[in-house]
Amino acid sequence: MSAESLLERARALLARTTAFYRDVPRTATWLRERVERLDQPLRIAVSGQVKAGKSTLINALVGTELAPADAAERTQVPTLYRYGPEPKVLVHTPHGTVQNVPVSTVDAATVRDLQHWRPDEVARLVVESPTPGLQAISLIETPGVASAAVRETGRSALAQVLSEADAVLYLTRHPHQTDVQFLQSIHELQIARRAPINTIIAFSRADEAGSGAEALGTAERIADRYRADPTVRSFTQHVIPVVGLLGQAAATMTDEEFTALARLATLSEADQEALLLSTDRFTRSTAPESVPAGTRAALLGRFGSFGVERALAALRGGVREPGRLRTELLEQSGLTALQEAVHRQFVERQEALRARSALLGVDMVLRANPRPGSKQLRGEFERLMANAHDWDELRLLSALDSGQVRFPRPLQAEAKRLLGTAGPDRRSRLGRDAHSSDQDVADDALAAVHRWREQLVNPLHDRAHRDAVRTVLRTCEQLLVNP
Ligand SMILES: Nc1nc2c(ncn2[C@@H]2O[C@H](COP(=O)(O)OP(=O)(O)O)[C@@H](O)[C@H]2O)c(=O)[nH]1
Ligand SMILES: [Mg+2]
Repeated sequence: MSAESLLERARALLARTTAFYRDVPRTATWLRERVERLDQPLRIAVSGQVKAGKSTLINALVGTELAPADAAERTQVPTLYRYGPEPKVLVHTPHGTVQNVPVSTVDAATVRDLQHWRPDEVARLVVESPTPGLQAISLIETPGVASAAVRETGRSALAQVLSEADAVLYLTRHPHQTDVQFLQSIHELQIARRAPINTIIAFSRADEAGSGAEALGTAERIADRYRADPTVRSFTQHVIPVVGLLGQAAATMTDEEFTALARLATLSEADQEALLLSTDRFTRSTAPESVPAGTRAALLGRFGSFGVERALAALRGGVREPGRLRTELLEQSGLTALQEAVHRQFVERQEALRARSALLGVDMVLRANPRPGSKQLRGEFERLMANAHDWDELRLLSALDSGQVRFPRPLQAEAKRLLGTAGPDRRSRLGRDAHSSDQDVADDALAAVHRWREQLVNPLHDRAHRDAVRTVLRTCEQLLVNP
């Protein structure tokens, strides 16, 4: 019943499916890749319209500038950023061959050059970098939704990219119709309905939602409205405003940049305000000489005016050293909140997300290549999908996290623990450690069954809460019978 055992069952079915198709080279290769992927870092697709800020946010999340911002629409190809001991770039051609492009370093400029290859030469880029930011997760930048590239290759290509991801971080600048349609289309697969792909929506470039320091407040209010939208809620409980540009600058801030900002912050408040009145003034004014106009222009390009303003405010408020400023700006950019959501929603639940991906792989192959004998695999797939109480647990956890389902205090915490937030094993779920006796653990499980049975007849619960109680009760019953 733990997420782990679901993953093991999914892995076994994927392996059997791979063996079953071993005489069909393309399919077998495709499936083998999926088996290998189960032991690689989690893959998160970063998707959204052109210029939503995908590349910038990827850099902010990774903490290194790898993804070229402002790539021309025409040249967009799906690009996977993953950890590797040496810098390395692989070009996948549309014909299925892979070319290793020798590079000594990887940075945004290298990747930009490769993205200028003709679409018939490159179908997909894989960029490997030894950066620590890629050790736990890999990121896939998808071509812009509704971009020319996607219109040409069709939605199926995009669905394909998304099917290669274990979770989706979707960026939107404006809660916009196309976005909702797109999200709907990726939830159409049968497996997606039972186990929707885990999605976080980032309300990107949030500094542009309002002016000055209030921008984020405005963005937060818009995000609230978006969260309340029933269609959006059916995809995700997480809509997080972010200023990727500031996140990227903060995560990669140099000592020179810190020094320049600190110098600006020593000006009188009136002088700072005057300087910040317009970008023109900020970049062209002859004063202060301690921070030349060229340096100011570079700061503005990297941090944006919102970022410069927030940095100066923090420095005026007493921040004295670069590490502290970085933390403060990461917080203000919304990146810290986003990182936490990615961790809670994706990294901590990776076993279940991987199980889902493995099963999706099986489903796709069985649909595309039915042949004598594949019925039995299909049957096993259906049973895994239908019996997986884990899917219900996952959905309920999301609902508890987002506040869609809320129990009175002690029950709320207990429900989350029982559902596996403290760990998927029996003892963690029951709040016990390795030293507790088997008898104590069994007693706890029985007490939990009684407690949640009582909740089943609690007249104060509405239907959603009664359903939630049923899921938790089922978990308790399994904890009781599966030592
Ligand atoms: N003001 C502001 N601009 C941003 C932000 N994020 C990205 N941009 C700018 O928006 C443009 C498009 O960004 P990019 O990351 O290339 O978007 P992509 O096409 O979705 O990958 C670039 O000029 C970025 O500098 C942000 O948070 N705030
Ligand atoms: Mg981009």
